[in-house]
Amino acid sequence: MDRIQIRCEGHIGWITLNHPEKRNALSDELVKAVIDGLARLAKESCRAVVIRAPAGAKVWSAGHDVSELPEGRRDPLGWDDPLRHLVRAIEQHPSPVIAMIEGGVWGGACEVVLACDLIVAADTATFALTPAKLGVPYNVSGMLTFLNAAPFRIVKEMTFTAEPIPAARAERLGMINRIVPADELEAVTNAIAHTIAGNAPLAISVMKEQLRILAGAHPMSPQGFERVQGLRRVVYDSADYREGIRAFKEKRKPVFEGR
Ligand code: YXS
Repeated sequence: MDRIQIRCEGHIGWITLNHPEKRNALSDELVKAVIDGLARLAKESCRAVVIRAPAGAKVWSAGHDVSELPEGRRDPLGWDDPLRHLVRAIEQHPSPVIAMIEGGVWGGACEVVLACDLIVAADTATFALTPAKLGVPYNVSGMLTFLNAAPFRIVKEMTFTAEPIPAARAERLGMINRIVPADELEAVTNAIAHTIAGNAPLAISVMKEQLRILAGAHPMSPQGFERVQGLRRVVYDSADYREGIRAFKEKRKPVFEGR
């Protein structure tokens, strides 16, 4: 069963996440399909790529596949985690990647969406950062994705509460580019993609890469990085982390004890 649908029409590539049984959870299998799809669309000289869920989706993506997270003693979001590969593939894709959002975007999927170049959302869409709900120590580059997408205090609110925010608020905050009625979402996204595709692809590609490099240009001392990694290890080695993952699998609310 293909975990994505993919097509290229008039220099525009379309990738549709297609694993509704698991609410498009970002499993290794689905992530690999999206990354391969991006590479194929680059070869077909697509000048813009839209990543979407099927029309009418209540969940765009439920985030990292929790069943594939380690149950402790290993960094759950290390360099080689599928989610990290997907975020980098989007950021390094040679043409703009547009997230077309309908439904809820959860956890690591929120980072994937925020790593896209533009975000067009239906007015019913919601966005939730969920590490605190599971007890996951999010990784440094992921936190930078959030900080590049939303005001500092909003990142704190979203990460500390793990509560979804509605598209209207996300747009007011500048986190997303456009909010439209669900029945206009595809047409508006398509029009934006065609406008981009009608401009100079080389210039756009270079400006995208310049912005990626500049957005990532945040000095962090080796000691600072090592301190963060040490603190993250305490979290992913904690009983709370194990409890968060176990509670999800047992479909119950976790009981965190701060140890
Ligand atoms: O019980 P079955 O086998 O039918 O499977 C259920 C769910 O277990 C499964 N599923 C997932 N499987 C793995 N990873 C997931 N993230 C995930 N989410 C869902 O899909 C089947 C249908 O789920 P169900 O019955 O809950 O669907 P629903 O329509 O009632 O509710 C949809 C959601 C999205 C509201 C609900 O599934 C949900 O709250 N999912 C978890 C959202 C979340 O907390 N995601 C964060 C994942 S961890 C992550 O992204 C990062 C590590 S972090 O947390 O650090 O950001």
